[in-house]
Amino acid sequence: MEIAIQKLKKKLARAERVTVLTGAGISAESGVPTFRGADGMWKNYQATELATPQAFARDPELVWAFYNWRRDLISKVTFNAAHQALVDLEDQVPHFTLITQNVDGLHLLAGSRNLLELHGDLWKVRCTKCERVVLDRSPDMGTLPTCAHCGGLLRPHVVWFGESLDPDVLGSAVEAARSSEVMLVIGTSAIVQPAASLGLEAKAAGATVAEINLEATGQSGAMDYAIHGKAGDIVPRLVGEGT
Ligand code: BV8
Ligand code: ZN
Repeated sequence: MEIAIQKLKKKLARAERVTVLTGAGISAESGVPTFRGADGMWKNYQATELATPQAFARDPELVWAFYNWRRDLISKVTFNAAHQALVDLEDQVPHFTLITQNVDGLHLLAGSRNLLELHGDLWKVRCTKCERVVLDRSPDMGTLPTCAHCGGLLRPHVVWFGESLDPDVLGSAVEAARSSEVMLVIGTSAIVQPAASLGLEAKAAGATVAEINLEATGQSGAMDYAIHGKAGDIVPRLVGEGT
């Protein structure tokens, strides 16, 4: 692993265009449960069962209880060394794009600037009637929050399974992946589409692609570098911090 880190660190130091894709694993060391790990459960539900329009239509109070639980939990944590290292990398690289699957807002909190939130933002809510989107940082939005403007039922402004991503955000993410010299894929099980295709897009367009993840994934074999360990340990070392 040491040699891979040193070689990748040198490539990053010389690169003009770097793209990074992150998943729940980069926030794990901040104390945010991942989606598919053992900690990915909430009560006796899988997060993936609740993050769907069908679940919300069937039982909006249950889905809001899930999102209020996540709001409360995430309101008490902060970004970690891996988030910080990506802010430092952005300062060093002429053309840097950070694409995240996470909705926890920790990259923004750490100070990342050129950020694409593929799956939306936990701290935004959208009215199911008038479609207004509002930033609301309350740790608890109440059992069935309603729109101040029209009284319609509010929903989290996130992309649920079975819902399409914002085409502009996705288009910018594909463009950034395809035009990168180096792409880092950090803390994702590379299962959820279309996010998981971005690393392979970069590779197909000629980029050097590296996976930094606690464990191997289905894409490890396609990577130029597959570095397995904690993001909080590895990413700062790639960016010239840490020993
Ligand atoms: C769509 C927001 C068009 C909500 C989320 C093609 C093939 C197969 C399926 C599909 C396909 N196209 C579409 C689908 C269906 C679906 C899909 O991909 N399903 C999967 C389950 C197979 N995709 C969609 O529905 C997408 N929509 O494509 O629209 C369409 C429309 C209709 C019909 C078809 C197509 C929308 C997907 C967006 C879903 N919303 N989040 C919310 O968060 O509340 S996704 C959710 O999963 C989170 O955003 C999360 O980030 C994301 C991905 O999970 P990961 O980030 O990878 O997290 P995970 O827990 O899985 O892994 C964490 C990793 O970190 C692990 O590997 C672990 O080892 C590692 N780790 C842990 N600790 C550390 C660490 N690594 C480093 N350091 C550590 N300390
Ligand atoms: Zn409304």
